[in-house]
Amino acid sequence: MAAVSSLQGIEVKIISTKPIDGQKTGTSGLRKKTNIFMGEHYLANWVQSLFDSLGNEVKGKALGLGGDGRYFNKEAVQTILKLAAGAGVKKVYVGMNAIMATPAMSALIRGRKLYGGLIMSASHNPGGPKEDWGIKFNYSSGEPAPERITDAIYGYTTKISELKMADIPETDLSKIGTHSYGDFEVEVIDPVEDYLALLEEVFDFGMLRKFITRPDFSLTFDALHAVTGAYAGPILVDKLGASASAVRNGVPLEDFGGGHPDPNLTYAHELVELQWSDKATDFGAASDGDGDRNMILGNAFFITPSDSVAIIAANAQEAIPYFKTGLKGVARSMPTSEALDRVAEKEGLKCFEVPTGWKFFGNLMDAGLCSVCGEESFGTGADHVREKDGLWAVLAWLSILAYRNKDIAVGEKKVTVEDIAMEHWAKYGRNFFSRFDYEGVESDAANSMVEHLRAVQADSKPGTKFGDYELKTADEFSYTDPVDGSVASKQGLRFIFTDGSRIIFRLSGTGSSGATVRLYIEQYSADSSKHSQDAQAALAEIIKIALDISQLAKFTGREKPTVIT
Ligand code: VG1
Ligand code: CO
Repeated sequence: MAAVSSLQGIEVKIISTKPIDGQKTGTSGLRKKTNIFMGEHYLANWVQSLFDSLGNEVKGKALGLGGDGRYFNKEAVQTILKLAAGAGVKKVYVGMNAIMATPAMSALIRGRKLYGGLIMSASHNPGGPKEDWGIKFNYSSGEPAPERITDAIYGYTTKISELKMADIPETDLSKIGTHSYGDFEVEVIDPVEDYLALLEEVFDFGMLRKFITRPDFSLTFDALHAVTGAYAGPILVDKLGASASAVRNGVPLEDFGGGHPDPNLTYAHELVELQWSDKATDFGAASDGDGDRNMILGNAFFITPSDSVAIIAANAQEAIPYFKTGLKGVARSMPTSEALDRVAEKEGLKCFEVPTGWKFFGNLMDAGLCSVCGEESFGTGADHVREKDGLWAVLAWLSILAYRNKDIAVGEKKVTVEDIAMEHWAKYGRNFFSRFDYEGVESDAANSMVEHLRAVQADSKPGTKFGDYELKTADEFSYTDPVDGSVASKQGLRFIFTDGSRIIFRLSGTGSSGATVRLYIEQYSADSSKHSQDAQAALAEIIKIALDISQLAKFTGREKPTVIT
């Protein structure tokens, strides 16, 4: 029988448990197969460890809770609420039907000055009983928990012995309203309201609406049956006047309709096929499971995320009211192309290079050093929140288009997504970029390849020739946070050449089993006669060199990547 204590006027059951191996968070929270999370105490152990690591600090405070709508979220909410009450949390704001996009959670925490928030999502990983589940914790300024917190949580998971579960009934999440259990409160809220209010402060909704409702402009937004389905209707259709048919796959489903909710050229193929067909719209966009990623397309034209952040940074001051006094600085993750650096250099902005994962941007933003940032992995965002923000990126692009077309009469030739990219490259040069993902590689094989690369890197002196490319430097990326001095090491192996080309290797930290090898390739060209070239063609030679240096095929047995971006 469980022992019972009392807190906030409710009974708390003390249930004994034992540590479970492998509850260490990766690039963004803890992700595992759903059936593992559904195993006895698996979720509860991690959540209890979170509360144990926060200790007295979280007592009497308020938290946010929601997720991307995937299978098991509704059950998980009830467990988390019981543990929150048992930890002495005073109040939890839960998104209706357990829905809350990641950037919306960040906005909620910041706007309502919450202590933090829990997001139930494995992001772009597929969902369902046989697929993935995940959970992440965001801290007081809305940022993903820094490593000092995730390390502390992990420490507690290795020694946990009891769960403190408040004896409260299941909360009805299908209706907005407040429920009190003793002094503990659960408020079910509209997951869109706070976020929409913030976006209305950031963007000129009047200008956007005028542009979106032009008879000679069309757009498609593909929510991939993931969380932005709950946001696209109220924001794009109701507020901004897009037609209802502009939103595709707009109903969030527990298994994302069987798809892979990852907005890239491979997994968002329905949208890609549309945009390369004779029914293409002027603008196409998609978002991922939890709404923090985005893909931007024109009519038969793809904007790489690395270019997207650079183009947004270059146009932000003119097109987006939030940035009217200019940018404080910009930042990108290490593997992201240096297109953003070119903008920063020309515009006199500071540009920071951080490890992969959004948690590294937060400190820069809190210190007022960075306004706009991005990752090559379809993540773009700004300091209005502390997460990457899919719909923000979509509205940023629509704002640029609206601004550039504001004096062009209906029926005349408009400035297109492609025009904006071509002009950008003519001004700043083009950083050709591609990422190869090798998913589901055996972990040992991937680790052996990394060991091999470390040896090659240590042996490669500046001046070494790889084909026509001359090595400038080879290293393993390590980052010292300029704000708090914390160090993140082993963040990817880099081979940087004298012409600015780069080859980067790293292993994914978001998979739920096996390993994913990521290879990032980049090459700069200032010559505008080459800018319309296909990226794969432009990069063919350096890709060969990368595969040769790493002996990837030999180690992994893979001749071809699973996904090419
Ligand atoms: C990937 C991306 C990284 C991103 C992370 C979380 O990590 O490469 O840029 O921040 O996913 O995004 P990794 O370790 O697998 O390369 V999300 O939308 O899954 O929260
Ligand atoms: Co995501």
